[in-house]
Amino acid sequence: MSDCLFCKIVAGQIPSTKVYEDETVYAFRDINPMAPVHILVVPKRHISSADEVTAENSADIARIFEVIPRIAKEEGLTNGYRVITNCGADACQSVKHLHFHILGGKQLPDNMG
Ligand code: DGP
Repeated sequence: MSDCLFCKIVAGQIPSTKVYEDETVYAFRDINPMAPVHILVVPKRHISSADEVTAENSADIARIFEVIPRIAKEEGLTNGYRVITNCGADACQSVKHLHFHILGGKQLPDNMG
């Protein structure tokens, strides 16, 4: 999508600090880190949110969940980490391109709000 921020990051039109890339997945550091490690993992093709995952595109999401533990290992998150996706207005999703936050490197709060 031409007006999507994360599509532009995937395309290299907006700079990002890349952590991982393959044919279908791109991962980069969050611009506003909420933990010592805060990485966003996205499908390269535009999917608006978790609400738009279908049988047609779910292989890209499965691939993301293969990649996440590899990133966590490379980032040294041996004591655990959190994976979050915000979906829609009530969850305060601010970028309408499906993304999974990897948060770690400290003890995270157990209150999810
Ligand atoms: P969410 O609230 O779940 O939609 O999270 C969106 C995240 O995207 C938020 O943690 C900040 C991050 N973000 C927004 N704009 C940029 C950007 O231009 N570059 C990077 N690296 N991250 C961004």
